[in-house]
Amino acid sequence: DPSQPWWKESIVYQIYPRSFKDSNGDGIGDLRGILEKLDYIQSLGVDAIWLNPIFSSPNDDNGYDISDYCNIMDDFGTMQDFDDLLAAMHQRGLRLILDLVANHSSDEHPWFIESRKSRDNPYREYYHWYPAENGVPPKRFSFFDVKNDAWKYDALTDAYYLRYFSEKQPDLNWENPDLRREIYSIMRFWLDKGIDGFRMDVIPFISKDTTWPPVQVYSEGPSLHQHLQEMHDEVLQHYDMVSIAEGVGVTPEKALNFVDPDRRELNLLYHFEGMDIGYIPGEYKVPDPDGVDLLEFKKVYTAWDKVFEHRGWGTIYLGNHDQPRMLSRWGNDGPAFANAAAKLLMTFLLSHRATPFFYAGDELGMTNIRFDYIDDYRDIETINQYERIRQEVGDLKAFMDNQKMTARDNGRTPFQWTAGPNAGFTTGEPWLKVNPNHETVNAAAQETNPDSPLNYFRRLVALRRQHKTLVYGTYTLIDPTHPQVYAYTRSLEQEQLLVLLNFSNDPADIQVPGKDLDVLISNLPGVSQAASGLVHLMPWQALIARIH
Ligand code: ISL
Ligand code: CA
Repeated sequence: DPSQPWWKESIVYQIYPRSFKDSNGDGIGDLRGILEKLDYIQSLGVDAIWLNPIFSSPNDDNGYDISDYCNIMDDFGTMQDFDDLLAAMHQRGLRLILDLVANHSSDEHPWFIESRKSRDNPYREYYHWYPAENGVPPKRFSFFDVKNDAWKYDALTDAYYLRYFSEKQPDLNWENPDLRREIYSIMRFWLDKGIDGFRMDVIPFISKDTTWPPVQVYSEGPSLHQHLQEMHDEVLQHYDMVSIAEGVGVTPEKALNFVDPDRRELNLLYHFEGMDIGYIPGEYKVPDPDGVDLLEFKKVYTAWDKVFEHRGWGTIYLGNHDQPRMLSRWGNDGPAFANAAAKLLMTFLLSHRATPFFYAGDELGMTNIRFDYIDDYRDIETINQYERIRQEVGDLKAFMDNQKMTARDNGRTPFQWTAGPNAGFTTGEPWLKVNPNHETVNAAAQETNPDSPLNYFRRLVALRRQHKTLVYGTYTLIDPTHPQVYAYTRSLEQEQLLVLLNFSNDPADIQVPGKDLDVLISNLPGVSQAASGLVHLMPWQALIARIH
């Protein structure tokens, strides 16, 4: 639909560059590796690629700690490699979205090196400093600190600096207009090269009340929306691009504050509510022994559809580089059901009224790796939490068990290209272990099998392209309390489509509107509908049918 912005009809393929393809045998994925695999990416039918940060970084948090925003990380290649990649992508009609990490920089960024030197350094106000003579700063929590403390004491100037993530990720001071101007010029640098958008890391955190009141929620500080409007005026409105808020902590009630077009801020918000399902409320990433509550799952995604019913536009995802693999978390990765469940989750993602963000490897049904030893982990979050629990003499065994289900490294293992050594990812030693199941789960094997998850994904992408109802159609949940099946219709003009997803290990029956289902796609052969209208589904069966 040419009257609509391109990003509403796009499918975004997320690549974690470190883990996608290593072109030079150092064990780390890189830009040349992505370039080598553009044929594969194009064959999926996706429209855009979102790359996690590719900028110069000491890699305390795998590139989310940037020391030079206008250069390429050595591990990933050179600016020439970047220019080649962007040109090759555009030649194929693929758009490129980069990650803007502007809430914090690396402590090795020249701004911070200056800032910490003296209290009257010109860069002092680029960060948040709390002079020690004022006492201990008001308590704030950090995601990655061993002590969970967001204030780090720096003896050189006898002051604390704020960092919500690791101590090598000091928070930038957005209340300082000079800092904001620097960020805008970085954004223009990449946009002028021709990139097609930014995913904005923890953007709801950028504004801070610098009187540091005791608050539970650190997001949506007092000047946040003023800053975003300024960014829109200064930068965003001048480019044909998409701007995506990583919406940590943003509730459905607040979502339109970011993406209502009248407010002239951002285009899309990537919400987090779904990511809490299946974890014990109030605890940090502790899986609920009862597993995922499907009714809750339906409620959350239905509520988020409603948010954008009249204004704005949604996004949908079930996995990314911060989450375990979607198949292990929301599906069933055991041999009996893995293929069906992987296809079911794809069907869910590509049949919503929202822009899908599809995480590389999920088209193969990659699974959690479930490390037994702390030494196998590379992620600062897991390593620092382990250290904290060790120091507190907590339950390390329980922690390690939970990590098998929750750790970010589960979603970061190298992409499984082949059944060969290191899954064809590298000729060297991979930076993070390759999942041993690559002997059966890999792109090469799936390529030649018409029934593979990979080939199902391609058919599904084509179907979404053919049926604009899957993009724009009204979403209506059916049978909200059915304990096994997530069912909904999508309707647009004359067309009505029915989506049935059996999220369970058992067969299920469901009453649906309409007779004579005209099945457009299904992950399992055979769909039977009784004269009564009742449809019988196999375990993990998914289908999209036209109804009359
Ligand atoms: O992944 C999380 C915890 O495991 C989230 O709470 C995460 O910290 C939050 O979503 C912000 O994530 C983003 O910023 C982080 C970075 O580590 C993540 O990879 C990134 O997606 C700090 O830059
Ligand atoms: Ca490499």
